[in-house]
Amino acid sequence: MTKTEFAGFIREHGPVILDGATGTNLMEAGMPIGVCPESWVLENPQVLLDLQRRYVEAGSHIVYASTFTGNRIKLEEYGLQERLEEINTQLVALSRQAVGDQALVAGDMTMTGQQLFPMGELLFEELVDVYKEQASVLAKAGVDLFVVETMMSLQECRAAVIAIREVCDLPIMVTLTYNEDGRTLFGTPPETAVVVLQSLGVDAIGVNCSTGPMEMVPLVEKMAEYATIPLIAKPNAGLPELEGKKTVYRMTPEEFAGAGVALVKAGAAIVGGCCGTTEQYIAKYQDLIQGVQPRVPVKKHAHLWLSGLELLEVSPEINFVNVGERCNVAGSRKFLRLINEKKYDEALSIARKQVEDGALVIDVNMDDGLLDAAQEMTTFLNLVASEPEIARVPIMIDSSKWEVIRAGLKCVQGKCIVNSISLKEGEEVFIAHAREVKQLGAAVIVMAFDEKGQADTYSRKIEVCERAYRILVDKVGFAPEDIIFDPNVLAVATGIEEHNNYAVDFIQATGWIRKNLPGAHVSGGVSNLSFSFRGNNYIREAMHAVFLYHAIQQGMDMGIVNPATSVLYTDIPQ
Ligand code: THG
Repeated sequence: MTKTEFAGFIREHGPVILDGATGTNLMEAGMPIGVCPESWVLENPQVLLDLQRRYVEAGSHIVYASTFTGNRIKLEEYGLQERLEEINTQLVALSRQAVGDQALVAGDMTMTGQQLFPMGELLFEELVDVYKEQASVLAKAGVDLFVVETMMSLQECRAAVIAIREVCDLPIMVTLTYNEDGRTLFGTPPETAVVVLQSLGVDAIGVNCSTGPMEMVPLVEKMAEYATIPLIAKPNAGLPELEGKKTVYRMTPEEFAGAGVALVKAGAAIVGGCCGTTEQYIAKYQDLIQGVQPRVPVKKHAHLWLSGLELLEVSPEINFVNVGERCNVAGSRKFLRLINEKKYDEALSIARKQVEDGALVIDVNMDDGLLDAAQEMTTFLNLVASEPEIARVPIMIDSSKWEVIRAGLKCVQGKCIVNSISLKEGEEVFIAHAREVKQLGAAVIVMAFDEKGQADTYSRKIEVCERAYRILVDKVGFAPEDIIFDPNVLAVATGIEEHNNYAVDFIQATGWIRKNLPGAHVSGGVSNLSFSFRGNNYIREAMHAVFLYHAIQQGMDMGIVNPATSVLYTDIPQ
């Protein structure tokens, strides 16, 4: 099934019904605790065949192949890694046998149970390889689509999605599991998950397992505010309760399906059941949710949505996003010294201070000839990730070296900004970089730079930005709202006459971009403007304040600045 066919399928059948629980039903059927479910199913195929047939009879449009923990790391726990290909292939065949052409079969994948570096030992690339191995077997075995489910870490979701896309073009659904506080175990709120995963190009996203269906309603509502793709709700049969050593789910099928109506109204276009549900629950769904209309998503237009742990929406109402400039080895002697001396705790406190001073995003740059920039980027961003007060804001990965940007993108959970790409090395490299940014689900700064060099006048700036915009939107399929132009803030009053109009050129180009390149944003490195006044901070800050006063009026909505600045435009003497 193609992604387009999947979207059509959801529209046609909406609300689409998934299957109910697998695991709790296998246990009811006698699967002992502690065995590998995949191999138990293969030894007892009739149990799964019957279960999935009952789900289809009860109205399921999609069933999940019983390949949940069929990845190498999980299978190794049972010494079954050698049988990975055979196990996954046979399980897909079994589901196909059960449902024929009456339902779609989803290749089911989940967490490996091992934590990613730096919390654990597993490297991002290794995890991508683990998922790739399972995904390629599932694709070859003929699944119609993929589901990555019961996830807690967005970074692991990212690895799975990248892996699946490297082996095929099948649709991908992703569901995360939430605690009662409305976050995943890793602290991700629902809106951040939506923003990050839809930027990665998944086809549906939602919630599974977690608590009970009513507890899921606010999560789905929150997701619906930011979703541009269908939402999924696959809850348990009520809040799990402990009865002695046994977990029980007390909701009746009627209560469950009633809650399903609320989930559909909240915005779920795809519903199913998780732990504790059976075909009776799914059958009640079919009775109750036919014809129920999902709530229309509040937002019709996508905005630039960024995230750290928390979401940052750059909507037209938001006036200006200030990006902290100080975690830059080329822009702060102190930061350079701390990184050189490996005083990471102090380096982190520079990031923390910027957030305290009001930075909404943090720029990180490790480009120094004497540093291993990719290594330093990885180290620093991993440290940032473990500091909730810093990690709540999005990261801007600043480097002129592509491998540094790539290294950075792999350690950030949220949706970041790549700083930057440009036409400097021609269209081919530009397109390749843009594709990779899109694939990794980030927004991007495009510098006004082309084969001829840096655009320094108004006409050159708009010429280069317009060309870049057309390529990104028409050829790469980049979302316009994820494009941030930087028309080059260059130093003025350097003593060279041609430099004197640079600020005005930037400001006018900003106005033109905002009028003529719909959706795109404008940013700039504001402190560049005053390089000729180094040492005189009051003059510098006054220049920045005046510059921003005019540039913001023309639509500059982001800027790399020193967030600790204290000079206000209105305080500057005439
Ligand atoms: N566009 C984009 N990215 C950028 C820039 C840009 N990244 C880097 C730079 N330009 C923006 N960042 C800074 C950071 C610091 C300074 C200027 C720009 C700065 N630092 C003091 C100085 O050099 O005098 C350092 C003082 C100190 O050592 O503490 O001015 O344009 N997309």
